[in-house]
Amino acid sequence: MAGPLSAELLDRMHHYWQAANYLTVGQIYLRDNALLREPLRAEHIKPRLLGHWGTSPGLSFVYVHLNRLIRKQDANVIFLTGPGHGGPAILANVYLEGTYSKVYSEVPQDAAGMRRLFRQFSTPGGVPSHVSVLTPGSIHEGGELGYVLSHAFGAAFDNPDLIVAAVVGDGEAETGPLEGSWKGISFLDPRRDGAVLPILHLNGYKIANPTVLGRAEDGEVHSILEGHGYAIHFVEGNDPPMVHQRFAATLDKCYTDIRAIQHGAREDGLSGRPRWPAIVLRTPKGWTGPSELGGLPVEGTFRSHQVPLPNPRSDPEQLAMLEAWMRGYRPEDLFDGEGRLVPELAALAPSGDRRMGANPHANGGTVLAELDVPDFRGYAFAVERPATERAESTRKLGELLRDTFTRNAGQANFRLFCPDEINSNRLGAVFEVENRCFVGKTLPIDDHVAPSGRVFEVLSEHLCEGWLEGYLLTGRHGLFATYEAFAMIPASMMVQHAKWLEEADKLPWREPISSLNVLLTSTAWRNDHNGFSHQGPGLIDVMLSKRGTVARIYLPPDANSLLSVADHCLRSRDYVNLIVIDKQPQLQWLDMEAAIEHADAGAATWECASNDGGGEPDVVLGCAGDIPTLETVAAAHWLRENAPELKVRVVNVVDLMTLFPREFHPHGMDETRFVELFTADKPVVFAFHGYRRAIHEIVHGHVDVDRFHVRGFSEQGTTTTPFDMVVLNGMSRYHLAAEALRRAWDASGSRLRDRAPTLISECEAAIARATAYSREHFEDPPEISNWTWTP
Ligand SMILES: Cc1ncc(C[n+]2csc(CCOP(=O)(O)OP(=O)(O)O)c2C)c(N)n1
Ligand SMILES: [Mg+2]
Repeated sequence: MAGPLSAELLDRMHHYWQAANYLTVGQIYLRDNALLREPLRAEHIKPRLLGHWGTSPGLSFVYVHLNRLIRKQDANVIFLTGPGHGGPAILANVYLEGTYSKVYSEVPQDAAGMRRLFRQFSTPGGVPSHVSVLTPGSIHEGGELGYVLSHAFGAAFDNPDLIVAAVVGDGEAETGPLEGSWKGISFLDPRRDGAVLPILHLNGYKIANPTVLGRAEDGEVHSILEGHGYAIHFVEGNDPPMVHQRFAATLDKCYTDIRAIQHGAREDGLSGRPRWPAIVLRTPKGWTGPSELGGLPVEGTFRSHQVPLPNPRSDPEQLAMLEAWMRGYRPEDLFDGEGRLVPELAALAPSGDRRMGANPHANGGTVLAELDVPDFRGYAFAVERPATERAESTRKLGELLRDTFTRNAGQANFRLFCPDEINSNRLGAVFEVENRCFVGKTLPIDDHVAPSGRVFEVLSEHLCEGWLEGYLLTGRHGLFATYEAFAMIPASMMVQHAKWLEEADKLPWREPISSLNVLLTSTAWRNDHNGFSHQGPGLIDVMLSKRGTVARIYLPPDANSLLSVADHCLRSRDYVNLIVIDKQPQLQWLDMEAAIEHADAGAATWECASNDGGGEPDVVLGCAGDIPTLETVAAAHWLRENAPELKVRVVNVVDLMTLFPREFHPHGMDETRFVELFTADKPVVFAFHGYRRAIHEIVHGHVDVDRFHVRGFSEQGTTTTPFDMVVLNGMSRYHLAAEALRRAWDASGSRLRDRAPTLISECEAAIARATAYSREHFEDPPEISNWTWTP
């Protein structure tokens, strides 16, 4: 069939594809006899067959064709594999192009190397079956399906030259995050961003079922994607020469169209959202594999998803089928006597950094330019005396972010992602210098909306997260600001990203990347007009389970500590940093110098709120989080006035991980420090921003932790006043004071012993009074809402 490929080139490309398929099958099945130099015997087969064949030939097909495009156009392309379970295909291709052996010299491009490539796959001590962090050229593991397009757009942002080819599985296309991510083109500015080329791979099946789009008529698939704004190119068939020609022609056309869109926008300006090309590739699942087994079709069906011949070790017929299948690729024509890809095929791979496995954008740390963060001290909130003035702490952060945008405008490597809550979260200062990105129709009433904006307000936490991850993995910097409760939507994505970082940490060739910074605001404690649905501090618990090499959780209590923490996070590498702070006006505790010292320490005694005179207290009031800090200090104040003989120490925690025993987290504290803060044996009443069990889990292993009595968010909420919220959750200042009295009344001499029951009753009465007041007046009593520290 006619097409852009000469017969000779088509033949070579087909053989290159065969080589990739051969290596894919070899990885899944063989422990020995890699080049089939002898007849295949049962002992050559791995005892446990783990991997996915079905998606692999399609992935390799696309890879081989992208190689041609890259060579022809000197194009700058990275490859993102949505169905990341096709790991053996990508490993095969990066091996064939030479990048694998360059990174892993123990797997050279020869017979011994091929044997090693096969033996390491999905075996103990070897490499995982997915396109994981270990795979050169990968920024997307594709283990948890659904994120390939959001990662692809994140990678393309601010990379004007880059084309991100993203294969989307038709099963993957059924996921919510993937369905939402087609919208990426409404945020992609062709003047400054690169391009994403989605390749929807309709192989018809997922694991055991047909797929929705696989069974849909072309017209319907066309309408869906066209409706999303793409120009659709179908390539379909199962006859390799024909599909080669059509796919090559289609890729050429897509490339030309991409460059025309970019050229037009860059020369003549942008007029509306361009219609970017997308490819729909309909080829059989398990293409070129065994056509049937036991009378049931395999190729082109879900039966090819994983290991199409499950028992070649025990079933001689399957062994013969496997051998025929592998020999069908004609390994003796593909690899020379040394086991090297023959030169005429090797010449089809791009060279140097143009190889998709070697593209520096896929090892983001190598192209990372430092973020120019302004001196955060310049945004300090002046605190003359602690706890006397209120301010919206996140506003200060907004100012820091504003100037971060300005300072990095030249290097275009900073972006802010948020599900349309920038103003709500008091970060609106960024709009003094930046716009919200939107590539589409804008109206005069729109507020700071422009295609060139670097603030992304898309109402999808999945997209915010995925775009930021893609942006970071390709060597840039950013922040995701979100309502705390809805951070649980992409929690699983953050877990996957954390896993990526956990593993990347072990690889010397993966350069460190900027941390994933997540600001959790509009928190559980202050959701005045939203209520229970908007209250959920669960992401803290999620991140606590991640390795200490990666997970960080900060609960700055005020503006200056927030600035100090944010500065640290923006400059850090390879972490997932959660920063938790509310946006509402809140009492300011620390001047800038004190805040820096406090944030650096992670946890410290607040002497001004304590009355133990630096000696041994009767009770420790610990706190982590802004509202818990307020209630704790107010409790200490109440006790000071009403039970002055009780010696109280207030300990505030900014860096939650400092509470861990040192062996569990690098920020953890040793016993000396722990006892310094919390004493060896005195009761600790701890007010925590999140769920109580987290504190118990963290301090476990320290001395005598049964004395920790934790109050926190106990899943009580509604639309009510701020104080009623802490009352509902048993964490009000009066609850804390009463708890302190209950735990320590016998420690401080008989006077308090006699009065404690009365004082506890007073606390209960104060709670009842405040509750009654808010029921009657719909607001908190002034002595609570206007409370400040009075010496
Ligand atoms: C979010 C998520 N849910 C479920 C799975 C389990 N799973 C692995 S592969 C697969 C089928 C994928 O089908 P498709 O995207 O069509 O890929 P392909 O056909 O190319 O193998 C499923 C359900 C997963 N990996 N991720
Ligand atoms: Mg499929």
